[in-house]
Amino acid sequence: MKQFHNFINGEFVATSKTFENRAPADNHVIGLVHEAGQAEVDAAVKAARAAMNGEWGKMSVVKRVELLNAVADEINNRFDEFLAAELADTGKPHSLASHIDIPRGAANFKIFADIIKNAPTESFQMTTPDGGTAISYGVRVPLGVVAVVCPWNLPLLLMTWKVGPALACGNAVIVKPSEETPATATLLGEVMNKVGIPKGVYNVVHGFGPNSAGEFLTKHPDVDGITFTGETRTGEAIMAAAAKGVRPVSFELGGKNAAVVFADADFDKAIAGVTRSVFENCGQVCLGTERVYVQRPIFDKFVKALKEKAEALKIGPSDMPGVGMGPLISAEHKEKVLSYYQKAKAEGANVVTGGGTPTMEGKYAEGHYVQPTIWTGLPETSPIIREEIFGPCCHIAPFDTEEEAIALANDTPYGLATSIWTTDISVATRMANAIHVGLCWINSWFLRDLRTPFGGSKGSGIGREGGVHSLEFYTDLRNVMIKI
Ligand code: NAD
Ligand code: 6OD
Repeated sequence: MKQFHNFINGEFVATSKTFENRAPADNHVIGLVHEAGQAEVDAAVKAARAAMNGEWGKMSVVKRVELLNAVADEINNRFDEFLAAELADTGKPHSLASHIDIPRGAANFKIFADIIKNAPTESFQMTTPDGGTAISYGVRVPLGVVAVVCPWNLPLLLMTWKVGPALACGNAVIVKPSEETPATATLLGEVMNKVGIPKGVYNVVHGFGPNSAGEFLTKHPDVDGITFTGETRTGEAIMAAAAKGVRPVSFELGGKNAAVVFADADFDKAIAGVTRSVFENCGQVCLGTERVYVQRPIFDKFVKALKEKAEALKIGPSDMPGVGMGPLISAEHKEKVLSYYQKAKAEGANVVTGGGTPTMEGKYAEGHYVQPTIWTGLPETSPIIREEIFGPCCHIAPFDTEEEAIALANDTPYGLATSIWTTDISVATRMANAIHVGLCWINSWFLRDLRTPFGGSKGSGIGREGGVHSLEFYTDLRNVMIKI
């Protein structure tokens, strides 16, 4: 049976307490995960601190950059292993993980290696009261020991999106992967050893949240900062833990994102884009669309076309030829999504398509598959329209004016992302200014330039990462003033 060990101080560490890692595609047991207790978390934090006080803390930026590029190259050398691990853990289509998840796992090290090489700091010259001169300059120093708490939906991509900049800035990390997807974070430990990242710089502790590795790590007094991606409710718990010791947090949280489609949009492109933003990764993308607002003249045509796209999606495991949608991550998450499917019916939604589970053959009958689902006809107060479901589903409602579309899109406690579909650039840019989100896509969705700020407003997060913005969290900016 495959074992997923903790990775502490450059070594794989077993514990006496294990839990099963199951494949969402068919629910088979992939292996056993060794849950870290307080002792393992303490050891990981101690190792990270020792790394900061040792060779890693003294290493030149040039050498760090060289090592980070080597990490990226080694992920690419072992691409197929990372891909197989991610596919087993998530069940997502092969085409998706091979084009997005794993390449981004490598790119997240390269981009921050480039950025840290070229990041300037400010300097000022001033006249002092005695007529002399003083010069101030900024120095970026690492934040220190950073806890990285990760979700399951894009495991390697989202973990390296934090670990890449953290290491580029000279920090040491302790990663707590999701209990659902332990594999790629563990595999990355082998890569770190292979390329010569010093011991203790990259650590992995496995387990759950409350009363497990997640809580032990985020409450640990020797952790200097916490970067977290996950549910807004979990963010609240972690923020409370971080308050003790006034530790900084960087949060990428949930969303209830709106797509707004104007009547003048390129119809086929809008349909293709919204199909992706609703159903990609089985709707388990924080940036995904769960609310679609369509201008009235094209409403019926749009609903019909999206229904056809949803019904054409081939549902199945990663390696099924032509598969368009895999399973949800777990039985528990399937239960949650199906509870919303039932609630929508109970609330009187018009079920345009889906609303249940597909019939799967053989062993895949044990997988966590649900149907892509579209509703219309619910009031904006419905929980279907207000709460993040994180499944392959959306509600579509009509609107008449730009002002109405802005009000609808903004009527949510979340503020992560939106996508606007129109051929009128004036409308598009007015919408981009008016919708309260961290990320606005125009005639596109999930198009990424890693140099740009990424994050959410309102209940969707705190702070921005990406490009030089990541340096704001992963370094402390110190001012040095010299009296000449
Ligand atoms: P989650 O919040 O349930 O879990 C995320 C991580 O937090 C896991 O590793 C979990 O073990 C840990 N955790 C849970 N409770 C904890 C606690 N009390 N203390 C410390 N750690 C704790 O999220 P999830 O279900 O894994 O992921 C899905 C969620 O993530 C969705 O809400 C989605 O929108 C969000 N997400 C946001 C972004 C973004 O960029 N904004 C990206 C991906 C996912
Ligand atoms: O592309 C990224 O950097 C990123 N953080 C994506 C988040 C996707 C959420 O599910």
